Amino acid sequence: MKLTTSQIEQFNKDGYLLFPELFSQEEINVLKAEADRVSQLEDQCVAREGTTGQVKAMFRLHETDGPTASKAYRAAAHSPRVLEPIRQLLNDPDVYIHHTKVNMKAAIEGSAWPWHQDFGSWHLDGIAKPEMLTVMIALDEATELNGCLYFLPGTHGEGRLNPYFDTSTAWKLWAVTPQDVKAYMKEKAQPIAITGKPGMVAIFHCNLLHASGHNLSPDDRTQAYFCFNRVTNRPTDVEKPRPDFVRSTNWVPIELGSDAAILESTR
Ligand SMILES: O=C(O)CCC(=O)C(=O)O
Repeated sequence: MKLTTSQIEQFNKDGYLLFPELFSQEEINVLKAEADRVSQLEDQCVAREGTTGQVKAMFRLHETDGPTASKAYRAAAHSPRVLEPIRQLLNDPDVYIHHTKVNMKAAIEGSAWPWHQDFGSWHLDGIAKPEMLTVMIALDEATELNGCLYFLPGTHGEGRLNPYFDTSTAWKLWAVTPQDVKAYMKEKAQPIAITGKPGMVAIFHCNLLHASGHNLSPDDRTQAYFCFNRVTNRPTDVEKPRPDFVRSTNWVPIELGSDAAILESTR
């Protein structure tokens, strides 16, 4: 799937692009079934929260080895609908995956994600340039009630804002200070709710400010994330690197797969 010049201009302006129902319901059913399978595992790649230990995030689904490996997620990561736009926007045919994850926000109990830039953490992983992108695939309908993502358009152009380490949820991360977020919202732009049907895709820049609230609905909300980097921008050594499932050291360029591969993964 090739992006048009106006889509690329839109991305450069806003820091994200949306594609309603880019994946079919049949493909989403396969990805959801795989997420359900992986969510049963007791493994370091499956992060849980709350008194009932519901899943917050599951990692490393795109590789061929390890307990969370999934042919369907690998197929999605290599799909032309994902990989071609990424190569275009990064202006590089040689890209690899920094990590993949499926975030499950459990009904009522699932926790929020504070405002942050992904590059807040990824720079500390040893990555020099903010030339990284994430592809989000909605596996359930994303609504304001169930804790959809919010983007602050244009914030990718602000550079990396000095982050603080947020420990308010089970998944601790480098977040942007309330002062910076409030200033941006008051002076420049309002948040956009990223709502849509299962199969919707958002591609967003690693410095785009984003967040999501609680899931106040009676149903769980599941979204998959594939985070890409240019091979030449791979991390340099850092003291105490994060584990491979969040900071991949598999820097082999990803090859283009087939659009039929998600459905074929079940056969
Ligand atoms: O899944 C969500 O609601 C937000 C996830 C997020 O912002 C992240 O993983 O960086």
